[in-house]
Amino acid sequence: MRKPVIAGNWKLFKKSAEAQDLVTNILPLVKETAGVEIIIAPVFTVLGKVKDAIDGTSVMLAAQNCFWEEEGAYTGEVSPGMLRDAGCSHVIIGHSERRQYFGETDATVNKKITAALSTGLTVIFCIGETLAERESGKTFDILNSQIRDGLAGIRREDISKMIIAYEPVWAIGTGKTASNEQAQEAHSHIRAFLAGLYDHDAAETVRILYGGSVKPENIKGLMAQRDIDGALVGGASLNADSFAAIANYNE
Ligand code: G2H
Repeated sequence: MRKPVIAGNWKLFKKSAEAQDLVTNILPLVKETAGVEIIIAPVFTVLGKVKDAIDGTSVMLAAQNCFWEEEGAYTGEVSPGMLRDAGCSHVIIGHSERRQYFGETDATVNKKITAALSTGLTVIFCIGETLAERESGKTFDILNSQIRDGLAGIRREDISKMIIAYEPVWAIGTGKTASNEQAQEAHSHIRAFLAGLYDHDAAETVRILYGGSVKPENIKGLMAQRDIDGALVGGASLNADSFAAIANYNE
């Protein structure tokens, strides 16, 4: 059984007072016994504040990015070990916004994943096709190359320390969600591809999250799909009621 995961990606929102408000409003609303892992990924500057707020609860902390070197003359970067030191258990790597605006490639994503895993962080590895790629029938080829190149050199035993987030770029922040069937088709393809790269048992243990305009209204249908193990939630994670409604989808 794969434990469901609901992760809130706050993107570039929430300064400290707002972050404090949001996390303290979320905590009483999310049921800690519901059998769902809950992760919050705020901006770097409020990691400490959110960490203090979630201390003693089962909610976990993620960063939205990291660098691949542990330390050195790399102005502006944050290393995986520093994220551990700040209280993170997870890190999001390869989000499409990082690929689109910050030049991240499958090769740099692979270096980041390798470095993050070596410090014990659980990686939330994002993949997904653009609208043009989907319309030209290339969705599966794109997913295959993102997975193959992003996971180059990653050993089978590390796969269980990874979560994959399938986020079709055309559904991100656009209000358009992939249909349950479109999402399930992609998730099932991803799992089969992982089984080919590793083996069936490894592929069956990996949690695959859906991301892209997840809302309280569509979470139940998505979670009913066999290969959808949770959600990476952007816009709807910025409001305590909507994030909690998503996290409590099975009530
Ligand atoms: C996809 C998602 C969170 P949103 O980027 O990673 O954001 O739910 O706003 O589409």
